[in-house]
Amino acid sequence: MFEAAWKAIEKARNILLVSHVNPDCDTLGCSLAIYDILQKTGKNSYLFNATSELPRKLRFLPHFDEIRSFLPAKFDAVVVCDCARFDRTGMDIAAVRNEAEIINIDHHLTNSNFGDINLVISPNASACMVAYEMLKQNGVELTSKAASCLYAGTVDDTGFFAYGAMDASTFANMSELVTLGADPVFISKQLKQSVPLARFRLREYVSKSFDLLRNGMVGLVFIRQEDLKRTGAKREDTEDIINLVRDIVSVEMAVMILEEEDGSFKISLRSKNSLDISKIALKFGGGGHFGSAGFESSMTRAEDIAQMILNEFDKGIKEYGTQKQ
Ligand SMILES: [Mn+2]
Repeated sequence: MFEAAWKAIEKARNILLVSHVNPDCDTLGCSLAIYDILQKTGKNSYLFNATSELPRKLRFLPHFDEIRSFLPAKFDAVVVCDCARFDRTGMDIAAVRNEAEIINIDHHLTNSNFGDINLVISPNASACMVAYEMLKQNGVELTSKAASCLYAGTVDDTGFFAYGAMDASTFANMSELVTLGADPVFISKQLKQSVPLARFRLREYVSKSFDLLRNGMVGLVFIRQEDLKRTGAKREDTEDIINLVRDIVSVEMAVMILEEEDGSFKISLRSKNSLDISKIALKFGGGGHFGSAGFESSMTRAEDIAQMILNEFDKGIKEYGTQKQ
């Protein structure tokens, strides 16, 4: 698969590199690293993300300013990074399929294998690690810019090696990326010591307003549009809010219900030990990883969504527990 994926990229002339909507560091790191490498090959490559406002925090990533929110006239290969389902790209799969070969590079447990070529390695620390393995196994030379992208995506997706599917090979790969020029201190500063005041205010609000249910095992956070307005926070500032609640010692499952501008909801789930949260997300049309997953809902009341999730939690380990990998 590593070879097939790279061959498909190599044989294309116009390559579209796609990251998921409301991008994180893993999806951008993966697409930007491959973009950087393709720059040297003389091929036409193009970075696309359907989100109009990209997270400011990730501006430090090389080629960030080259990401566009509109599609080029033609492309014959689409590389989709870190997307469990194709609709995460914000593109229409039927339209794309006629035009181009789809190469799916991902690490989500719930990936639907939507690609013509599916390089889906799960469990795995990050999509960036999957991309790195692909490049390495095909003997591709990495620049320090590409190494920085892959390093950043991996530290971010693993919470700086605190969770996710890591093994010794992850650390060996990270060591190689540092040798190639990734700067761990610089990247840490960009990702961690860069909290806008509004995000800090939002954290303050959440730490006062969250609920603890089920003997402290469930932590629940509601964020409404008015909470964002009041604190001045943007949608991207909600990204790591759920971790505040997950980190409470008694909490086994953390839930964040975020009201979107259009009145629909985005639900984020985290678990700590033996609950496979990706199965709950999948049940409601979403997806993710063992300890980190999410879905979207057009229900009208956030409280009803919370109740629906609590019902699943109550089915508990019997239905959703598996041996953690
Ligand atoms: Mn990821």
